[in-house]
Amino acid sequence: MTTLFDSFDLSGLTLANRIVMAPLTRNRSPRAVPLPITATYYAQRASAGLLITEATAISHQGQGYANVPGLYTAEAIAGWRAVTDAVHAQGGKIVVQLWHVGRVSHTTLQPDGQAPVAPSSIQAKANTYLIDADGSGSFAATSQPRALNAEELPGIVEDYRRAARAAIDAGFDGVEIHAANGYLIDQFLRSGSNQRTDAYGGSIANRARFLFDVVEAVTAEIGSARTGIRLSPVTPANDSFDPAPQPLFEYVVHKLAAYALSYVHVIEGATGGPRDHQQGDTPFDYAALKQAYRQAGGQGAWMVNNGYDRDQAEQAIASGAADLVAFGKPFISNPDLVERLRRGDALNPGDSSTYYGGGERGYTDYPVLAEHA
Ligand code: 8OZ
Repeated sequence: MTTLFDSFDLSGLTLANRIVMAPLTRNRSPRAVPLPITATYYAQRASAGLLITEATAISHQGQGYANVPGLYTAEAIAGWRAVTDAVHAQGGKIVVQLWHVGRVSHTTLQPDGQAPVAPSSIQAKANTYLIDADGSGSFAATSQPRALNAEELPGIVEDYRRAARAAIDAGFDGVEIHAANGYLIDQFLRSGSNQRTDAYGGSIANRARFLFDVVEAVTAEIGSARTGIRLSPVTPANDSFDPAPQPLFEYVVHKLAAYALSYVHVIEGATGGPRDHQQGDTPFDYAALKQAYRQAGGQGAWMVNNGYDRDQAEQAIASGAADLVAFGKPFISNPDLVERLRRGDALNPGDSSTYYGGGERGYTDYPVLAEHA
């Protein structure tokens, strides 16, 4: 029987186990540059089969929160190089999550204080996170966005392509395209945030067009074996809404099957919240989503996420429902989560007051089990 602790061949990359560290925003990269403590943080967690970095902006315009990292300056690439070197020195594997927030931003975070960009000029009922001049963090409503002209879209796709190249230059084992949680790609997908009347709005195929422009550019640049994608079919995060997610996301995975991606990463339910959250009239059928991908010939790993405990994760792997299971918050407070799960040991509780922003406290100072400290 296959277990969480068996190795996995991820399109030629050998993962030591099937436990993945999910992307976790930590807001500790001033000027979008990862610091040396970030290398320590990820290296401490390198026993995960795969680390997915926190969401990382592909451009200044793609940034929506204070002190999140980017991948669009030489300093940021150098900062990430120290991270990938530290992880590889521990025998770990790491991919970077490529992010454009779209409307989930604030004018103070945008180039020249401009409005954030979006498929349509519909403000998200959502908060972003700012850091004030005195260093204290605060939440603020996202700004009114402006709708992108179709002529601007190739430039954003080019930013994704450039960031994918930068990821390889920084030593990453691949990238994850962030198409989840109500950010730019997801804003195009869902009718609640996309009311365009051009080729990028209206039908499912039109709303998915931007996602496939990005997938096409990234896979052409670095290869599909180094490219994964994250989806969140029903999450309400960042005011995302679509009344009919099942046909929308089945269309997406059906078409993704042709790209031979390394993995498809699916957040089940509300991100960081109830797994049974639904949008529209019927519960989302995740097994049908996976089946749609496989029936279309999709061979990428199927990665699941959201509130899995050890038993649920073991069950998902043993039954074949998933190839990989991503854990989020438990990895913040348990650098040795893999070993703790293996032993069935208790987990350290996390301190949510240090999740976003700050320094080493609540970041690199969580204890590991004594026997392998
Ligand atoms: C929490 C806080 C800020 C950003 C996501 C990138 O939900 C995020 C995020 C999460 O995907």
